[in-house]
Amino acid sequence: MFKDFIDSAEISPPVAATPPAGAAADWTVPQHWERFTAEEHAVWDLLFARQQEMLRGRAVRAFAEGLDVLRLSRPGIPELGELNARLHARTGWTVVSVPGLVPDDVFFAHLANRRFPAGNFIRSRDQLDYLEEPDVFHDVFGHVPLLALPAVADFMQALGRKGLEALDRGVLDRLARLYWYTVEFGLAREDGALRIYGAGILSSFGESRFSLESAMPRRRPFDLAEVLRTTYRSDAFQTGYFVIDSFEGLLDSVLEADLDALYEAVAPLSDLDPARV
Ligand code: HBI
Ligand code: FE
Repeated sequence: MFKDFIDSAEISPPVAATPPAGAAADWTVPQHWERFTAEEHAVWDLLFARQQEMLRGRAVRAFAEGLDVLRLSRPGIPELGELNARLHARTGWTVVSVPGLVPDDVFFAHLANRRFPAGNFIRSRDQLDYLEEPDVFHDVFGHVPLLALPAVADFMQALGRKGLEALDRGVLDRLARLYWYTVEFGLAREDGALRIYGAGILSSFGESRFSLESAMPRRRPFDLAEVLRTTYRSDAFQTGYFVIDSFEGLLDSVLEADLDALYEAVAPLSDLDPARV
């Protein structure tokens, strides 16, 4: 569900119910920044430089501003102590390290508490465009800059709460679609131009261009009920995207919605194909 790129086979890593050895009950682990190798830091720097260039004029304006929270005193993979001091001062969010994918309830509980779980590993140089699981580049470069924006910070926390509620009600697949088509693969209209805000695109060299410039994918105005009905695939570029007008509007639409009523209303309706014409 987290591959940034096309032509990689779908792999769903089994998720253990109990945290692995060395992890806390909430699945967090110490970052141990000093244990990353020079090569791992170099991969971060390479990805950062390449993606920063690619996103100029493609990402929403707030992304470039938020990237400042990642400009730390040392190059390489961000040291979370220093990063968190900056991020927390902006919006009260922190980033915590986790070994990899964590169970849904653990993931949403972190979001509900304004903590973003980041994989404590980085892809290798010969797999720059291939991810099986979200690594520190996807999680920190893709997600963290916009968490410095109050409306996105609040939206992510709201998704954490709604995620826990959806789990209780057995409708996580619906909430996951909302997460997917906003936080991961969302587009926004800014001053009439299409821009990227979804972390899955922001951290993907190929999809950055594809999502905006390809004639292939369908781009629809964001509509909550429609999103809840729309399937997605995680092993290729998206065939459809949803476009928001503003983060405040997105936040309000989710805060003001009666999600339980919406889940019921869409339950009998067919799923929608994101590429439908
Ligand atoms: N774990 N580390 C990590 N990162 C995620 O993005 C994540 C997860 N566990 C569950 C999960 N996402 C999904 O269920 C949501 O994206 C819907
Ligand atoms: Fe992500």
